[in-house]
Formats: sequence, structure tokens, C-alpha cells
Amino acid sequence: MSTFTVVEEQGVAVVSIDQPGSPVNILTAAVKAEFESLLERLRAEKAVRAILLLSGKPDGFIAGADIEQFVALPNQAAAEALSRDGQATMDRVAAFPKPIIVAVHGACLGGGLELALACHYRLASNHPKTQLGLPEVQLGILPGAGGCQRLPRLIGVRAALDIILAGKSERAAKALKLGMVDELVPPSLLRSAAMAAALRLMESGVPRRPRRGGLAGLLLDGNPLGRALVYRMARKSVLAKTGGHYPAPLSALEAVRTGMERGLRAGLVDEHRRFGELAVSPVSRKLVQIFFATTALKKDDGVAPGTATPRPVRRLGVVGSGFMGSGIAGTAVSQAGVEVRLKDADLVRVGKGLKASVGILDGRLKRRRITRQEYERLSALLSGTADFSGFPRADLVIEAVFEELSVKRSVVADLEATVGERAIIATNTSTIPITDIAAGAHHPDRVLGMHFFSPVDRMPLLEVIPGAATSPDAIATAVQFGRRMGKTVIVVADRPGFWVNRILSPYLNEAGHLLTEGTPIEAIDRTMTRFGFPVGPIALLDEVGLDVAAKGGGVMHQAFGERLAPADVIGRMLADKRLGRKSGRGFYRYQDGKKAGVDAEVYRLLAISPSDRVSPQTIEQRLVYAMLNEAAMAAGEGVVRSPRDGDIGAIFGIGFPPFRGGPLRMIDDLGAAQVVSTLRALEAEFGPRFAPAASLVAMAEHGGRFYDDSGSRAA
Ligand code: T1G
Repeated sequence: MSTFTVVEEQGVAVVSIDQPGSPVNILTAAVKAEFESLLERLRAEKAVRAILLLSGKPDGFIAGADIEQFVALPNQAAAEALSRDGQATMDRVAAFPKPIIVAVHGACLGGGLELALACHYRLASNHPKTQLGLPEVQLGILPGAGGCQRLPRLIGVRAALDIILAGKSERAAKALKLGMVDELVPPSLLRSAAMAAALRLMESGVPRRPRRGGLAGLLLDGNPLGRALVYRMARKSVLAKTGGHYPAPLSALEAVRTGMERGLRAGLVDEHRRFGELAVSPVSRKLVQIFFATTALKKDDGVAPGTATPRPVRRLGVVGSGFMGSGIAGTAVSQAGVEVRLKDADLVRVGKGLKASVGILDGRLKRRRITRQEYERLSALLSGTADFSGFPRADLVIEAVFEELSVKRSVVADLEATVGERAIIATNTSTIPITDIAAGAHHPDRVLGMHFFSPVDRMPLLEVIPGAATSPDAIATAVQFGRRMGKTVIVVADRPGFWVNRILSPYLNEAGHLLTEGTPIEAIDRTMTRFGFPVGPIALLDEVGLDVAAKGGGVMHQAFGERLAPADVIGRMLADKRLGRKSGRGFYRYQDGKKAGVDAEVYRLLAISPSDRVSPQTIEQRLVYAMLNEAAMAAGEGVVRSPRDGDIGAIFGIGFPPFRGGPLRMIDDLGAAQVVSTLRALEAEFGPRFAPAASLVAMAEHGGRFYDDSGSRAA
């Protein structure tokens, strides 16, 4: 079966790309070979004077090179050859004697965009699904089919680096503005506009494109001295963002520089050499595993396939209009586009909540994620109430009231008396067992937990927690709806702390112990950001809120005993009315909402004299191994359904460094035996809280691993 079908109209060969049996078009070796022979045929055909490329998929152009294929490459030389071949194909497109016009609708990514860039004229549909980008560095590689060369030549070095180094995609309108595409048209006119362009180019050749970016473009992009400055700034910004843990963006920067300063040929050689290096690097392996794990999660409803009928959610009820409730309401409206009714005890609170929910839409409008019309349409979907009016029509209700078992139970009772009999009732809690909340319910089968992270619109993870009686239908409904809200969803067991807070708990406690011993706050946080976390544990406590952290810590202490006893730090901070960022006072100082450095008062308050006695290595080891051990223990108890869910939860929930693959992947990499022996040494020095998890000890004895894959598609 072939991927390309050709019809000829008025001297234009209209080539439709539709890879059979695949949801998206992917540039595999077979597709590439077929394309090359098609080009040869069309080159020879006298009647054909131009080529028009478009996708036969309803809403996708080309998703790039085949990620599975490059993961399977045996070595660097093979990876280099793959990139060189890709470049050669693109070169043949660029040098093709007849104009090649490309019409893009849907995702045009990686090798797909590199193909479009090699063509002679580009049109795009102005549809939200149309995205043009080079996501390669997110997979730990670089655009290896000429992208590092052609994009800067087309749109200037600054704009190109902005896309390549961040692995960004642009909407069609922005792509037009940047000069990545020549024309923007509504989807229904794409084919005819592209046909018209083909006929035009056939007669009058490829139009000249003016240099972009005005005077700054001339000064910075247009001469070597300006570009040297651009490279220097880009390098600095990459290092600040990646902490030097991710080699791909820096390498891509060098490939761009070589091409721009020493010519296209030199650039291409540098590009494929670097591609070869990166494609077999451990960091790329980890990032690709994360890509496959997240795509697999997109299809996983959290129950065995075929066992549930998820309920379509058209109307959502949210109880509690505080920070979480309004965040859930605003995110549901803006991402899922459903009707949302927000309830609180009185209309003043409801009004405040609705304002906060609309604030999320405001942000999306400002960042041009939605148009003014969409903004109007979506904000009209939000409404509020001080009683339960409207709730009988809800398909799903999420309560986000105060974290108190009795309060949550009475909300569930009220809801059971109000909502339709098939509606699902979810509770947003981080500390209370779902089974306890559902205990008094008439229909506990439809009650479950949805643990959102704060701020809801920005945090990518959602934990769905079935109680003892929750039905598969309810689970699948919550998972699917969470996905519609734009979340990566993992289903976790109803154990204290669920997954994310469970593994976070000993880590935050350990930071408290280190501080109590006199380790400076800066040293603790710096060590962990160097390890690759976005913020250190003490700064994280300030972000979470010390009252919230104290409550969570207390719950974990009670559930797991001495092992998870928090250090006596937070209580004293709270007594001094320090709640963290939200109160403007925590371990750090805050000025105008910005973190302003460690508050030296804290040491006095805690009666600590800071000293550098503990080395960064020990700080790192104590914090990281506390988390690894807990992750192994919780995984052993079945808190997550698979190591994949555990690692994705840690990465998306607390920013565990993606290049390390997650805590369970990290244990596999270190080897269980080594982890156990380090934990034993820590136990000897710092006490029984470091006693290795039984599951780890068993793995160490049998040489077991969490994953049984060899590093390609995540288990
Ligand atoms: N390679 C292999 N499989 C891919 C793929 C790819 N590039 N893109 C998608 N898939 C699979 C995916 O795993 C899933 O498989 C199915 O397609 C549907 O995807 C030389 C080297 C395009 C926005 O990084 O971002 O080009 O699970 O569920 O939500 O420089 O897929 O069904 O078996 O995600 O509609 C760069 C990755 C490659 C794009 C569609 N390209 N893909 O989202 O569907 S490197 C990317 C996406 C490269 C060159 C370099 C998204 C999508 P299965 P899906 P979706």
C-alpha cells in the first residue's frame, strides 16, 4: 500500500500524503524511499510543471521522522547516516527543477517542517490544529534534516533559535508573521489557494522574500558581529534554563552557527554529526521514553480496556470557589469548553471565584491562545450559584471545599441529594482517604478522588483516585475528563499521600532535618536545582504554603509513623505567621510578589547557626535517596499501576528531572543493589528512616528491575 497518491491537474501534480494504517503521517525509511522515487518520476514527466504536496489525513500534516526508528538505531554512525540521508532527501526537494508547493493543515513537526522548509512555497491553514515546529530538542536530539540550516536562512537567526532551542511549535498566524509560511488561508480554501500558487509559480518562478526584522534584523541577523552577540545571548539563556543538563539545545545552537558562519554544506555536515551523537545519548533515550509514556497515557483510561463506559461530560459542577475550585472551573471551561457551574455558600464568594476563573481565560487571551470570540463564548459557559441550582443537570461534580473529612462528607451527602443518579462525584483532596469520604454515601461506586495540583491551570498532572467501591465507569469518566482539561492523568491507589505527596513527603522532611542541623537554605535548594529540579525543597515549601505542608506532613506522619516524622521546623515558622509565598513571608523574602532571597531572620527564629558542614554530595544523597526509597516502597505497595505512571507522576507532578527519567527509572539505572547499599549506609549514619524498602531489597537480591524494556517504548 502506498502513502502517496498523485492526480494531475493543469500541469500540477497534486501529491496527497496519507500513510496507511497510521493515525499520523510519519517519515519512515519506507515513506522516504517511496517519496524519492515519486520525485524521480515527476521530474521526468514533461506534462508536470509543478508539484503540490498536501496531507490526506483530516487534521495532521506530518509528525516528523519516525521516533521509534531512531531509537532502535544500533550506534552513532547509523544515527549519523540516518540524518545524512534525510538531509539528502531535503536537498533534492530544494534543488528540484520544478516548483514544489506545500499546503499545511494540522501538525507539521520535526522532519515534516524540514520538508516544508525545503519546498519552494508554503501555505498554511489558519486552524488551531495547524502548528509548525521543531520539537526535536524535547527528544534530546536536534533537527537533523536540514532544519538547523533552512529555518535561520528563512526567518533570521534570532527567530529560528527561539524555535529550535526551545523545541517550540508556532500557530499558523505566528508562522506567517515570522515568515515560516508565505500564505495563510482558511482550511476550506487551502487546496484551491495552493493550486493557484502552484499555477503562479509555474509561470513566474519563486518570489523573492524580503529580509525580515527591520533594522534590528539587519544589525543582529544580517551581519556576523550581530550574530555573534545573538549566539552568546542564546547560549547564556539555554544554560540558565537547562542548568547544562540537556546537551541538545547547545548542540543545535552550534549546528546553526556553523551553517550561518561557514556555509550551508559545512552546516549540514556539522548537523548530522551532532545528530548522531545526540541520538544515542542517555538523555535522549530518557526523553523519548517520556514521549512514549505520555502518548500511551493519552489512551489509558485507568481501567482494563473494554471494562468501562465513560460518561460524556457536558456540564460540570464545582463546589467551593476558593483557589482550587475556581482554578478547576476556569481550566475546565478554557480547555474542555464545557458548561461550568460554580457553587459556594454566598454570592460574594461565588463572585470572587468566578472572577478568578475568568482570569484564566484572560491569561489565555493575552497570550493569544484563544481569540476574542472564543473568549466571549467560553466565558459565557461559566455561571455561579449559592444554592445547588443547575447541579441536577451536571454529569460530573468536583468538590474543592476545605480539607476536613466531616465537611467533605456533608458536601457529598448534599450532592447525592441533588445531582442526577448517574452523575459522578469527585473530591479534590490531597490528604483525606477517598474511601473515608465516600463511607456515608448511598452510591459510593460513583465517588472518587481527583487530586489537582496548584495552580490548576498550570500544573500538568492529575491524580485520579478510586475509593474501595468506585466503579470502572466513574474512573474512566474522570480520567477522560481530566485529559480534556489538558492534564496528564495517572490513576493511583487510595493510600495516604497518594503517589506524588507520598514520595515528596520524606524528601521535604529530609530538607527540614538538614536545615535543623544547620545546613544553609541556599545550599539545600541550590544542590537540588543543580540536580535538575526546577526549585529546591525549601523554596517548594514556600510555594506550597507552610500551613498546607504542615497539614500534609502531619497526615503522613500519622499514617506511616516515625519514619515520616517531619523535622520541627514548619511549626515554628507558622507560629511566626510565616505561610510562605502567599503571605509574603516564608523561608524566603518576597518583594512585590517576587522571591527576593533567603530571609536571614529564619535562622534566628529556628535557633540555627548555618554552617557548611554537610557537603553538597551528602545533601543530594540524603534528599534524593529519601525520595527513591519512598518511591520504591509505594510502588511495591501498588500505589501506582506501573513504573511508567510513577515516573510520569514524579516528572509532571514535582518536576523530577526529566533527563533522569523519573525515580523508578533512576533506580533501574543505578541498580537496586547499589541503591540498597547506599540506603544502608545512610541508615547507619542518620537512622532508621533510611532503611531500604522491602521491594528494593528483594530486587537487589534477584537482580530485578522496575522496567523490563531495553529502553525504547516505555513499559
Ligand atoms: N514517530 C513515531 N510515532 C509517532 C510520531 C513520530 N514522530 N508522532 C506521533 N507518533 C505516534 C504516537 O506515538 C501515537 O502512536 C500516534 O502516532 C498518535 O499520536 C529528522 C529526527 C503529531 C501532535 O516530536 O507531537 O523529525 O500510541 O496520540 O494527540 O529532524 O503525536 O497510537 O501507537 O500523540 O493527535 C519530531 C511527536 C520527530 C512529534 C499528534 N516530531 N508527535 O498528536 O496523536 S524527530 C515529534 C506529536 C524528527 C528530524 C527529527 C503528536 C502529534 P500510538 P498521538 P495526537
